[in-house]
Amino acid sequence: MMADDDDQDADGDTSTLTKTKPKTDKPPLYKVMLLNDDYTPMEFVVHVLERFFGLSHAQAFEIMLTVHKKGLAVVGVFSFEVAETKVAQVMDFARRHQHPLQCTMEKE
Ligand code: TYC
Repeated sequence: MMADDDDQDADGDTSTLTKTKPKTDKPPLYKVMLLNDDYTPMEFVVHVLERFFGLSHAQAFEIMLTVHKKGLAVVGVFSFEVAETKVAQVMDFARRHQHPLQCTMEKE
């Protein structure tokens, strides 16, 4: 007699059935990162971090320095929609001020 709890169909084939994902799974989170470059002024980056990420001047300065020294830093972790909005706001603000600052997002 065939075991009943083994995800097998009538042919005994285990490869064709798909497990459904429980709807209670937490939505994924996304890291928003700032990348270093040689041209964007430090004060501009600090301003961006205060304005779009709600950081204090001291926190913003610290993260800006981390990006400057290490090449990049995570500036926050958000839902997909919020992360996408932050990236778009930063990229648009940098472009309007003609700075090459890059902001990206990545699934956590
Ligand atoms: N490296 C830049 C400079 O020396 C400063 C900078 C910091 C630029 C962080 C981008 O994401 C950045 N002016």
